[in-house]
Amino acid sequence: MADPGPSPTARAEISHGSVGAAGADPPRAGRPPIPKAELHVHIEGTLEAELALLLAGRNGISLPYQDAKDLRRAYEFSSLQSFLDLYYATMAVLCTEQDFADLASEYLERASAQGVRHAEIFFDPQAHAERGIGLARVIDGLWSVLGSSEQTHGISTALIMCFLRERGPAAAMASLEAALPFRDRIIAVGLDGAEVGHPPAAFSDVFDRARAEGFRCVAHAGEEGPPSYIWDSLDRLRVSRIDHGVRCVEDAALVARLRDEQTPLTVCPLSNLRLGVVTELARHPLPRMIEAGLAVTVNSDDPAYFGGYIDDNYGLLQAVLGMTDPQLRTMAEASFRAAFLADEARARHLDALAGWPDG
Ligand code: ES4
Ligand code: ZN
Repeated sequence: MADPGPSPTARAEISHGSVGAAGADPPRAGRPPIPKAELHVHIEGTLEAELALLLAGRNGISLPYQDAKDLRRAYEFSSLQSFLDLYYATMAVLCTEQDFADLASEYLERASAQGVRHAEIFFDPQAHAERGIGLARVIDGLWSVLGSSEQTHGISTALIMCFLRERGPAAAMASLEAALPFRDRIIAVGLDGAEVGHPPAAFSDVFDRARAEGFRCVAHAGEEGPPSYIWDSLDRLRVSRIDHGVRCVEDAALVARLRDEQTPLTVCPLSNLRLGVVTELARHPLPRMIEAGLAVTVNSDDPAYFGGYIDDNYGLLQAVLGMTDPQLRTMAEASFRAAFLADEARARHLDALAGWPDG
């Protein structure tokens, strides 16, 4: 890689004012980051501004920004859609296998510095296919790095292909069929993109087919969308995890169901803050979700755009919401329990977590 971008620890410069000093000041200095699994990260959302500009130059693509600082100034979002517009536009710099390999390498470097031991990584094949970038290029590029992540970074990895809900179920089915030759490198299917107005039930045939083909199933639901989207993701898509799910707190019967079934929720606090799902972190529903006995995990979503990686999210929960070490341990434990891991690997990760020193 010609340019590794900002160092994984130089996070202050990618923090915006609203995160405050907590993003720049490690609350647990002197201790290694808590061992954890990352279950909700979009690889295209790890594209840092420096790498985006480097790839734009390498591929002869013009981005309407002078430099990285200028690009980061555009990271002021008012909603999920306002973010998705920039996210899709910027990922247009990802063209070659090498680009996807570089993207994955930078993610692994940062994930390793943040205590990630296992990562299940989303990618958006439809957003690349529409630009003429086929699945082979995307997966071969990502896998050239992720296929050896355990040896190079001590992080096991798996890929989750997402369907863009705004493109509808027919396009999703076509994307699923195009992915069948690559099934050995894809563990699950997911559903992402613009949520409101695109309810999950329309995708039930796609998810039935994916399940029949041996894929696990997850879906973004209850980020901006109503609790009914979470119910339908459970009942119609039969997902084994809900991505985000924070709006479940508006529906007591749903909370009871999620608690009784211990359905994992992949919550992304900084994402919720930056996209206006919550007005401030201090009002985030996560403490209520934990109090209700839900299987909550903490994740980074699109960390290059939201001002922090996964351990920054953990750190903010401690700094802003006053979460305790035992609570962080419980969430890290939930991440390994919710991961699509073999029992032996899960047990090994839980042992490593048990050995994490008290602060
Ligand atoms: C996403 Cl935060 C979020 N929500 C839905 N879809 C997405 N794709 C990338 N980030
Ligand atoms: Zn997401």
